[in-house]
Amino acid sequence: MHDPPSFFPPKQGARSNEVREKPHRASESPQTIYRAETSDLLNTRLKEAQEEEELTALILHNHGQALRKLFDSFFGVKEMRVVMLGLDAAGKTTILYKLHMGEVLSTVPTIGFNVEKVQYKNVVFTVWDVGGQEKLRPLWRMYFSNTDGLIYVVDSLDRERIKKAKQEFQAIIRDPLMLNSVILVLANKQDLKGTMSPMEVCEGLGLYDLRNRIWHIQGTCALTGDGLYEGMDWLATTLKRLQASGASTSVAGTYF
Ligand SMILES: Nc1nc2c(ncn2[C@@H]2O[C@H](COP(=O)(O)OP(=O)(O)O)[C@@H](O)[C@H]2O)c(=O)[nH]1
Ligand SMILES: [Mg+2]
Repeated sequence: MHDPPSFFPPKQGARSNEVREKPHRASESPQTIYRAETSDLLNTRLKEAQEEEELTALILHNHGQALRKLFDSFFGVKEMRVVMLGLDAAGKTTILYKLHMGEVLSTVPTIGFNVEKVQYKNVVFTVWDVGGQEKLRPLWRMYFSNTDGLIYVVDSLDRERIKKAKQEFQAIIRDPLMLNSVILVLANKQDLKGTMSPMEVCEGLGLYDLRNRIWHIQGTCALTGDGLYEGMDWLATTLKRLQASGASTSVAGTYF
């Protein structure tokens, strides 16, 4: 008895000592051949898709591991405070989770704005949306005190609100409690078509006009984590270098 003609590779372990004859395609009807070739193609595509998915999972895993290593090795032992700010929908929460620092605690204090906080060893990240009610602004200062680094996230697709993003950004960096903090700007959503380039975001925020400030801009895609490692690497290295040189990166202050 011969097996029915099959276009699929034999299952592993099945009759491995048996030499399978190639099906005689010439004797098959054109429909059968077409169906079989379609199956071949489908199998190949499925395999490719699976490999791609596995690769993506591996990359994301490595991103997480790499970031963790970075936090371990760069930030040292002194407590570091980083605030991550930006207009709503810029991608801050997505980034916070992508950093794989641990459990994100979200609180809506009675003062009225939502604050997300995550701590990994000696590094504390505090995150909230800016651009809301004006009267909340003085309350932010509670979190500005002792801040070493500011990460300002911009939705690079949102050309309409770049002026608003600039206005908020300028107000934050001019706050007396933020005068010494280093500034990392993330031009996020670079994966989308029609986004502003990091350079355009730079112009939009007025970064070129800053004097006596240490800043860096990085294009990112928070969904995949692209650019996050590079941005955090810059922040960690810069803070470490400044602290080694004895420069102060934060200003302690009263809250109100
Ligand atoms: N395409 C794209 N979407 C993003 C990116 N980052 C965030 N988003 C999406 O933008 C929306 C707002 O993100 P979220 O993290 O909640 O913004 P937040 O308000 O700043 O915390 C969500 O739907 C995210 O999935 C990105 O880099 N690319
Ligand atoms: Mg958010």
